[in-house]
Amino acid sequence: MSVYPAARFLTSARGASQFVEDSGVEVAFAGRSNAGKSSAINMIMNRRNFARTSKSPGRTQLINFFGLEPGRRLVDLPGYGYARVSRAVRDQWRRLLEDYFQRRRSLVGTVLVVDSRRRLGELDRMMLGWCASIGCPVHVLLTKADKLGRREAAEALAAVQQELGGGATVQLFSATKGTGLEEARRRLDALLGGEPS
Ligand SMILES: Nc1nc2c(ncn2[C@@H]2O[C@H](COP(=O)(O)OP(=O)(O)O)[C@@H](O)[C@H]2O)c(=O)[nH]1
Ligand SMILES: [Mg+2]
Repeated sequence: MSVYPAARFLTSARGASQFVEDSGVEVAFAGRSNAGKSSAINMIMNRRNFARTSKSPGRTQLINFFGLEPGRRLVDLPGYGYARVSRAVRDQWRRLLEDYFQRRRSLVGTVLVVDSRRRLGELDRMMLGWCASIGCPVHVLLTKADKLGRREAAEALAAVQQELGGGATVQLFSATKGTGLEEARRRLDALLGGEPS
């Protein structure tokens, strides 16, 4: 199990011209604002503040690139679905994400972070659609599982599993309790071991 001790921030991109060189492999983390994406990244990377955890969701409209080791990257995509952003910001978000998914040859997998209490939403489904259209494997982290009882958590997992069919893998996760941490690290490593398209 690797926690990438040499991991470091590379750059923030507002548009495709600012993306880091498209070589090697990278795994993108996507999800609704406030789903727990930054907390999950920090936990998986074993860093307290690798990806910034924010109490004001929707502020970051940038793609953040992190180097894990030579030729391997983690990409923190801007969160979506924050109600109080303007139409213009949403359109900008969509263009940035479409640009990323359409042109990124080094993208070998996506980790979709979903609040286990909310399950999949419309924009999660759009994200799954983009990934499917380019043949990019997806692993779904159902976060904040600590906020559900054991039975509710099992129900959420079964429901999302059923909706995804064989199209993606899915697991329960909690950044506060550490639930599912080993499995999440294994999945990330497995995705990063994949071949670039
Ligand atoms: N109870 C609980 N709270 C969490 C968990 N993950 C994140 N949070 C909280 O949810 C809020 C949003 O988390 P953050 O990681 O910033 O979400 P992001 O917007 O998706 O990056 C913060 O207040 C976190 O402390 C979790 O697994 N369990
Ligand atoms: Mg965040």
